[in-house]
Amino acid sequence: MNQNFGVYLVTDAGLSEGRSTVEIVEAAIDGGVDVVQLREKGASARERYELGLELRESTRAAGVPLIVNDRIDIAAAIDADGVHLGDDDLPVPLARERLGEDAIVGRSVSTPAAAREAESAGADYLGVGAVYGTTSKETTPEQSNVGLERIRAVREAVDVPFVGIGGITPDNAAAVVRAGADGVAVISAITGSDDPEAATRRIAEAVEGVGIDA
Ligand code: TZP
Ligand code: MG
Repeated sequence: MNQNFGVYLVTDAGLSEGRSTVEIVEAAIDGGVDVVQLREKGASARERYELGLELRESTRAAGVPLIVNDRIDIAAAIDADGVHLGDDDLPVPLARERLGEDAIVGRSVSTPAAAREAESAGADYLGVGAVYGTTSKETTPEQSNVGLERIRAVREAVDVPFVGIGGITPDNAAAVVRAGADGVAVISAITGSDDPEAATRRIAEAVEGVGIDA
């Protein structure tokens, strides 16, 4: 798989300060986002489906992959590019079977051992976090203190691409990539920003700058 994971936006309508998720996603696309994940934990299946269809139009027009959090059925229903699964979701091999070889199947992990397991199960990429403190998700003790050391350890453990997630901002994104992540996944620093397009661009520049410095 040749997907760039530099800046990965995870949606959360609750943090968008009254703006629509479509508006935030389109601003992020203009700012250079690489991947969009429809998350919306509080929404019903029907609401996620309907929002997914709208996001499908904007993301497809821009050539940006759309990934659905948690739900293989909704990913299939909206013809998303893939699905992102966690410990409480259906297993990675089942997603592969249902969505096909070309689907992008992601897995949340917070330890090197779990990263190895997800890679062996056939995940195309991993989300590793929470790297820094986050207020956008309730995290378990194991998930709450990942830090850059753990990012380095996951990089040592697997070859599969991964994004760091949790408390990422334009100011700390580069450090996560320097520690070995292929990119950063972000909710609030883009979704809650006064200018989501500019915030996305700043994060993209920070991530790309690491490759240039190296
Ligand atoms: N998984 C680990 S941390 C997190 C998720 C979904 C939330 C990230 O949100 P933010 O606002 O970028 O910290
Ligand atoms: Mg999940």
